[in-house]
Amino acid sequence: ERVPRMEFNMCGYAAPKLDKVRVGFVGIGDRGIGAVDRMGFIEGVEVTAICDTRQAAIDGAQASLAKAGLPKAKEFTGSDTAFKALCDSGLVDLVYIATPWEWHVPVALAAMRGGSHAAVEVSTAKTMDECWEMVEVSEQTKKHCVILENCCYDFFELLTLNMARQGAFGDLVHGEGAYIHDLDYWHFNKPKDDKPRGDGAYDKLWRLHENTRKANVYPTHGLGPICQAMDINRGDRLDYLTAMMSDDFTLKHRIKELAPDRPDLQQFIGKEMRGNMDMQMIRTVKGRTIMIQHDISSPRPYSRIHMLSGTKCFAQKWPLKHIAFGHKKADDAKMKELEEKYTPEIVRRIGDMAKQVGGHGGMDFMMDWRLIDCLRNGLPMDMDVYDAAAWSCITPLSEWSILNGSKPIAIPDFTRGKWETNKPVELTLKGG
Ligand code: A2G
Repeated sequence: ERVPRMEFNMCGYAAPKLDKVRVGFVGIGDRGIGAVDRMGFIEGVEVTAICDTRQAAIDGAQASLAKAGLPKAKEFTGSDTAFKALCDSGLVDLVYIATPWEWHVPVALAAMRGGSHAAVEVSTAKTMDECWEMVEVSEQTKKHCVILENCCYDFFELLTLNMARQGAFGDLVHGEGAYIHDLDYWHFNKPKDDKPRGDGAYDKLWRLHENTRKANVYPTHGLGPICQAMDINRGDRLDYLTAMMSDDFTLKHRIKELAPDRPDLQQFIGKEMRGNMDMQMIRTVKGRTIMIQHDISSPRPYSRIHMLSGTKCFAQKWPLKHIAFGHKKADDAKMKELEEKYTPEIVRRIGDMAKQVGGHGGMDFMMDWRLIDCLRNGLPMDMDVYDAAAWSCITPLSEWSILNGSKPIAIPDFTRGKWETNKPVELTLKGG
C-alpha cells in the first residue's frame, strides 16, 4: 500500500469560481451522449471539446449541441489516446469522462495534469494504484476529481440524506445498498459503428470483459448514497470489509448458447465469468455496518436496496419504498409531512425541471446541475476524490477477499486522518 504525504486536503476545497464552465467530453457512448444532451439545459456551460474514437459518435454530439443552440465543439479523435490533446488544449475547465472503465483514471489524470477538473463516470477506478493516483494528482494539482455517482441524487436518496443530516434517524447504525440489474440486453447487443448514438450496448463487449473479474466491479450505485448518509470521510470512514461470491450459474451458459451465431462471443467460451451474486460486509471506524450486493446476471427485478437503519428511524427504497418509526410505517399523510420537512433545496429548486430533462428519472440532471453550480460558485464538491477512491477500492479489495476465502481486508484511509475533522458539504445552495 502506498501512502502519499498530505499535499493538500481536497475535501471542502473551494476551487476558484468559474463564470462559464468550459466542458470537454471524453467518451460519447450511450452514457456520454446523454450527458452532452443534459448540459444543453444548464446555464453557464460551454461545450468546447469532444473526444471519441468513433466519428459517428462525435457527429451525434455536435448535433445535440446544435439542437440546444450551442456552438460547435472542437473535435479530438483518431486514436485511443486522442484525449491527451483535449486535456492539454487549454480549451476546457472540466473534463467529463464517460469512456469504458479502463480509460477512466488515465483520462482523469491527464485532465487534472492539463489544468482541468475531472468528473468521472462509475465505475471509477479499477485498482488500488489507480485510487491512490487519483488522490495524489488531485491534491498536487488542486483540481477536483469528482465521481459521477448519479444515484446519490435520486429523489428518495436525497430525502433520506437530508433526514440523516437533520438527525431524523438518530444514530445511523446500518445501511444496505446494491446494484442488482439484469444486464442481459446490454451485454449481448453490440452497437453498430455507423450509429450516431449508442444503442445502449457496449463497444467490443467491454463490459462483459470486466465481468470476467471475480469482484464487485460495480459497487458505487449501492454504496455511494449510504456513504453520503453516514458522512463517510467526514466524521467516519470505511475500516475493513469481507466479501463473498456465488458461482456463475447463468453467464457461461448464455455465452455458450449465443456463441454459434456470434463470433465475437467465442473468446469467452471456457472463460470463468463473475459469479451471479457477490456481497460485501463493511465495518466503519465508528462501529457501523454496511452490506453491499451486486448481481447483473440473474433474471430478477432491479434493486439498489438503499436501506438505512438508525436508532430512531428506518428507510428502505427497494423492493417497496417506505420509511418507518419504530414498528410503524409512515402512511401517506406522514410521508407527505416528511417530504415537506426534509426535501432538500436542490430538489425544491430544480426537481421538476430534472424530471422533464430526464436521465434516470431526473437524478442525472440534478447531479450535472449541482456539479456545474458548485464550479461556478466555488463551492466544495459533494463527492470528492476521497469518495471516488473509497467507493472504488471496493472492487480490488473485494477481489482479494473473494480469492482468499472471504478473509477481511483493511480499507485504506485515503484522507490520511482528515476524516476526523472534515465536514459534510452543506446541502443548501449558495449558487445562482
Ligand atoms: O443500466 C442502468 O442505467 C445503470 N444505472 C447504469 O449504471 C448502467 O449499468 C446501465 C446499463 O448499461 C442505474 O441503474 C442507476
